[in-house]
Amino acid sequence: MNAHRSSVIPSGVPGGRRRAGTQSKNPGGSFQRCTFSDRRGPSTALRPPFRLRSAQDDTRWKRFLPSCSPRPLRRCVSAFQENPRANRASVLIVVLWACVGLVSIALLFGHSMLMSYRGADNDLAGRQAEQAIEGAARYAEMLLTNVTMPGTLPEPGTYPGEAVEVGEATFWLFGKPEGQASGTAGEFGLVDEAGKINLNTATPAMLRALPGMTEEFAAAIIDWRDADDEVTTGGAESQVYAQKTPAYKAKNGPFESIEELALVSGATRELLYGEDANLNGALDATEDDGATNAPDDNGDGKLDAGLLAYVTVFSREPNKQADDTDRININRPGPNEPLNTLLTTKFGESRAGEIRASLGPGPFPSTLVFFVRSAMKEDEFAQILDALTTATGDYRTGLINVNTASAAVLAGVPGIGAEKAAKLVTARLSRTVRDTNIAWVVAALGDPAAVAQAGPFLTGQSWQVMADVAAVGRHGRGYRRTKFVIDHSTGTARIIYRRNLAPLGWALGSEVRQTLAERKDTR
Ligand SMILES: [Ca+2]
Ligand SMILES: [Ca+2]
Ligand SMILES: [Ca+2]
Ligand SMILES: [Ca+2]
Repeated sequence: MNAHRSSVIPSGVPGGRRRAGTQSKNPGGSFQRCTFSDRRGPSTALRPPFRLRSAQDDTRWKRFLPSCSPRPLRRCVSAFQENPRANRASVLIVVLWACVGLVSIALLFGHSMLMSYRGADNDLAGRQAEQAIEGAARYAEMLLTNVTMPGTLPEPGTYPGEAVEVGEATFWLFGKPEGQASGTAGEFGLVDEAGKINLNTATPAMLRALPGMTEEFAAAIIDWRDADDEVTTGGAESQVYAQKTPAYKAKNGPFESIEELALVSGATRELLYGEDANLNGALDATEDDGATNAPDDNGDGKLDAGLLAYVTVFSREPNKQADDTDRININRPGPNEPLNTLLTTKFGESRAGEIRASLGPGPFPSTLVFFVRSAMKEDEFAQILDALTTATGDYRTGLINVNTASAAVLAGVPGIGAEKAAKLVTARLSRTVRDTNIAWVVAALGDPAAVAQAGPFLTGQSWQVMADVAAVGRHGRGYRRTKFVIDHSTGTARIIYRRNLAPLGWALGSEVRQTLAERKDTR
């Protein structure tokens, strides 16, 4: 025991037994003097039975190594003395805890990596969806550029618009091509802007006839776009907007987008969106459950769309013929030599003379009235319609394409109304050709007075389409949606308006969501 005891006492500690030749002449000096007699190493020096001999030794320790406390050392030594196996168990526990710590760090790191991977994957999917949307817009431009007859739209069904796969992405074109703004099922395709009411040219009566419209809001729309500050009955000019927070003024200028309607006094979400909260033209579950979930709806199993589905600011057609030559103004004062030449060229001298005799003197409020008075056959009129106009200027703004407009839009056209609008849609569906001819309207209306009233507002041409594109990337992730308006009235199809509609939320319906989820599960 004494041998052990003396072996662990530092040779430089006063009072300790020193090995011969190692006695310090400088007790309390440097650590270099603190050597143990057992030279197998510091750990072996701590083997039991190691014991500090007395409190006096503690004091000496402190003098010798002032930064060291002998108490932990004393406890450690006691543990060694009492149960040497406990030491090995403690080491095992420490090792186990270290392992647990390392595993935890590994798991944390792995989770962090997984989250990063998913984030990157979602980002990639979103970028794929964005590129698919850009591709869809170019695709729509190409479709417009390649129509067989200028002024017509690509025929629905001749191009894909639903779940079109582009690489790992998929896109959809929301919209009812024939302008039917209400219904239940979603339809897919390009939407004709000429099938809608133009906010900048519509008469007050046309605005009032729109589904869901109120007298006050129609009046406020008129006040918003007219240049003066005189309040229309029920309307609103700058003094009304001055009381809003923040205050602003009536625009007193033309609308630049349909979303601008939200600024007009009296605008409400119900008025603008109706039941179609996500503007996808389809009746989603929450849009047919009454007040259970937003939006509030009447639960009648039918989509009652808001004003945004029926209006546009983009419709205009070039006041030129398809070959870019000037049209002939049928109200040209004096002898209309260009018209006479056209009739003779198309139908011969004899038939041209008959037509001129039937026409009688002008003016003609519209080409439809010209057609009625000329007593031409429909196919004859179709040959010269594109060459005729009643207007000056390069473009005619806001005409409604009777070949594509919905019954709700046509009902608002002067002289038509709901009943005749239904007749027009029925007659249109029975036509087998898609062209720009509108001569069939005369027979469908069956009323010369109605033709005279409606004629100035109607056309058979369309030059702008809306492409409302939604897309997802790989694994059905990264949902994006952008609305484009593409115009080719200048001869080149180009995007003139775009708006991010992703904030309206998921608009592809529960079935598509389910399909995408299943595809993801089986990947
Ligand atoms: Ca005004
Ligand atoms: Ca909807
Ligand atoms: Ca609802
Ligand atoms: Ca409804």
